[in-house]
Amino acid sequence: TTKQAEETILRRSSLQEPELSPRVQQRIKQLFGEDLTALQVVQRILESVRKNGDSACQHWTKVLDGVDTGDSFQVSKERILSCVKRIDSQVLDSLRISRDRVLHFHRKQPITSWFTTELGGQLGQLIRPIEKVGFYVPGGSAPLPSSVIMSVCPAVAAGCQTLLVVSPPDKQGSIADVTLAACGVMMELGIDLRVFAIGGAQAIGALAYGTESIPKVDKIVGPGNIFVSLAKKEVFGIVGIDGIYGPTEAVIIADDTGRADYIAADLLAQAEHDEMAVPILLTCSKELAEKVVQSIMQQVSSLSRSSTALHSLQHHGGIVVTCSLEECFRLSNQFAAEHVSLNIKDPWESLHYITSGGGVFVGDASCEVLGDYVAGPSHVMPTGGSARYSSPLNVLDFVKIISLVGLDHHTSMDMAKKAAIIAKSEGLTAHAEAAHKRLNL
Ligand code: HSO
Ligand code: ZN
Repeated sequence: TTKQAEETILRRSSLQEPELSPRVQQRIKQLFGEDLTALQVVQRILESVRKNGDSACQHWTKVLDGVDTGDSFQVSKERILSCVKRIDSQVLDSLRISRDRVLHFHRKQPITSWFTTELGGQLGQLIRPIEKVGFYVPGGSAPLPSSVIMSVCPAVAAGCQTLLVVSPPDKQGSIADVTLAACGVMMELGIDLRVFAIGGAQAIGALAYGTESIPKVDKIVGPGNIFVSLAKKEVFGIVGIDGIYGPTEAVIIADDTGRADYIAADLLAQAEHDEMAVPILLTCSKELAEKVVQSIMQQVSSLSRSSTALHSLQHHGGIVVTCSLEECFRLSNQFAAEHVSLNIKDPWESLHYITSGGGVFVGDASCEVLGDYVAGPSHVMPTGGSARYSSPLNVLDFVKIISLVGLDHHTSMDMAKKAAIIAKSEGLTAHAEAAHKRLNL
């Protein structure tokens, strides 16, 4: 596994369209009567949703999810409230605590309008929330109520008005109770949050173009499978998107002070997400590496998703033993993982070595799983190397900056001359004239 993890790091190419499994390829042929790439499938679905709205959404939900949704995709308020009532009280409590902490964290993010008189008059930037936002909450093999909280809280902190959650229906045609309960917990804040049981590319199309029953939004955020991600890429420009997310990743950097049982548990937690998950340990201690392997073997058999965890550890992750801690940091920065954990002596002293990563988890007390659920930052973080240029979901994703120009007369006259000169150099005489007119204010 050592060699392979190192290769994973070095061969990293971000956000590539993966090969579809033979099963999915066969299904595509069955549905469309020809071999199509995932992108072509997505383009066809989007086009039909754009043209035919709800009826196309119903059609694709029937064909792809095997569910008859009837007239409306919207989940009623009564159903959401009944899920809040029915859910285990400890789960409900924990979801509320998670919501409060994540909201608290994002309300601390300093984002304000600003003004200066230093350039003559009033110039500055106004911050305004994005009005309507769509949140994709994946269904898949496990319901993810935490993703509702982690996506919606930053938007609430930003002051967004209309929040639409979409999530694929299960075989009964609904969203899992616990996910709806998380939506209910967010609604307790008194926000306008609506929930629609629709997933896949059709959900992205519905949010991007609007249908009879699903309003068009200004921006779509949240992770999803390859079809959802490609659909988000396709509709970018019609709406905004936060980013494109791939399989989840964790890099743990450890020295000989690292605790093997903790590290093994953290790698396994990451690995159970998905066969494609990427759990990597970078360590300068061969001894620790060996202990971690042993500990993984001891712990894995008792897990409910042990075969998924083993698959991802064996095929997409692993352990790299380096010559030094510096080399661990170099590889980690190069990989730019979604999560970077520091299980080393004096981790705070080494923080300056970190130049990329979605989130840094400092020391034994701050394992990634706490970040997944309750720490404070959103667990929606950049993957696939995109942490080199992008950030975890945060308040900035839900606001826009409006530039403000309020020049005083003196500055206006002074600058009009310069503007006219540049305008003429561009051959734009109407521009030059408009500037000139200000000379006699
Ligand atoms: N580790 C995932 C988030 C998650 N974990 C949700 C459990 N539930 C991606 O950051
Ligand atoms: Zn997780």
